[in-house]
Amino acid sequence: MARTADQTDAYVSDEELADRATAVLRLNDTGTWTTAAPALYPHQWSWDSAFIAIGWAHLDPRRAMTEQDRLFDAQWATGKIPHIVFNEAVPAGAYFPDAARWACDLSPDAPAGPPETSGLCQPPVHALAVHRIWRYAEASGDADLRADATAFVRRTYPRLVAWHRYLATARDPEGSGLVTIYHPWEGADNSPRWDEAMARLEIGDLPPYQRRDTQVVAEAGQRPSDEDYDRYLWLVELLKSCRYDEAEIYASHPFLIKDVFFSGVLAAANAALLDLCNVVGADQTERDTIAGWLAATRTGLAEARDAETGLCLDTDVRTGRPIRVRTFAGFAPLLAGDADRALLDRLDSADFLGHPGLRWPILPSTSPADPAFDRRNYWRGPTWPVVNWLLWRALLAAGETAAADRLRHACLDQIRASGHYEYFDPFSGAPLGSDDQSWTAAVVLDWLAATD
Ligand code: 9WN
Repeated sequence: MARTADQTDAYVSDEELADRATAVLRLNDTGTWTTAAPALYPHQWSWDSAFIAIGWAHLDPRRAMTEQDRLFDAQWATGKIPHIVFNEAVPAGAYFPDAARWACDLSPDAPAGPPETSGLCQPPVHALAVHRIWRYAEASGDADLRADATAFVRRTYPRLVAWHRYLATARDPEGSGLVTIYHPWEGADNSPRWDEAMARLEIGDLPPYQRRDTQVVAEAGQRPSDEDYDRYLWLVELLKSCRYDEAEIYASHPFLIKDVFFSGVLAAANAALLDLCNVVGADQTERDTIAGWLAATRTGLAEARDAETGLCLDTDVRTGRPIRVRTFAGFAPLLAGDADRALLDRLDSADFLGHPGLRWPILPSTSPADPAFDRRNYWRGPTWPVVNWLLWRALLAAGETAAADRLRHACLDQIRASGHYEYFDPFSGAPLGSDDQSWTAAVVLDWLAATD
């Protein structure tokens, strides 16, 4: 939301910040679900929507429930939660690639629609959202709300199990405990983690297209390059040529990465799902299955630890090699509930939170000490509030309360000073990408509700 000149310099109180965050969610609300951002992202994005539900839980818990219902209604027969559920109310040209470019009707597993979906998926934050909605309702003392939340958990739980089963099977045929991604859009678009695998791609006959994102974000250097986009779109063509069939993709796709960040989120989500088992009275076999997924991911992440960088590293399935780049993903074991002193010290080191150039001690998407670091370019350096929310939550769970509080205050101060943007320059704190980004507002509401 555009700020007036006097707002720019004035200190924004917690109350005012909460009002502004609320206004962002209301601006982007379609009635039952929320666009990721007003101009740049006019559809429902999967992991955005989970964070957004966490934000709504503070304003209107029933509205938080409809947010996740709409997303899960678009679940594929395989259990996959699509990364985009399209907005029928906006013209196809409002975002590219649009539903027609995804052509998900090629797959017998895609929901019939409308609404139509994309063919990828994103980190599974959803069980965390469902768990928080449930907890808020429980704590509210409102019997009607508690009854609604119980009904919500009962209808959502089987969908969450199917989603996590998809990730533990189709996305991990090796049984490594780690999730394989098929495309950079499965989370951190132009992260340098993907550079080597993307550089290997040989682009074939790519149907013409026109980017829409660079018409919204004026400075090209804040977004992926045109060369990146050609590669993104080429991978989509390859997925379509497999009709989104998992086995076919696994056999032929050139971009298959064991993503430790995605896997760390899945571990956190499985821990939340185990808690939800108590709400629905799940049987022991199902509890054992979920506990098995969680244990396998923790083991897989432990095995992905690298002595040289002191971080957890992704692996390129096609080459079998670890991807040695210093990014936020290196802290995935923290998300999975496996904190150890060495990793916590690494987090505080000069490569990350202790870097002397940082405006605030907030985890950047790529370490400023890494050669790939680019302070204004998307996932190549800027700080992302939602990634820091996941880290904050993990620090709290690890009993690192002082570190968690420091991070929460730093993130709030960042947004207080610069607004509800998509990402921020870690050195200057300057706002980047989209304004009025819904998930930024959502985590602000959650941070403001927390206490030291
Ligand atoms: C592609 C919506 C999404 C986020 C992603 C972020 C960005 C899309 C884009 O925006 O990706 O899915 O067009 O760049 O990288 O994490 O979910 O906010």
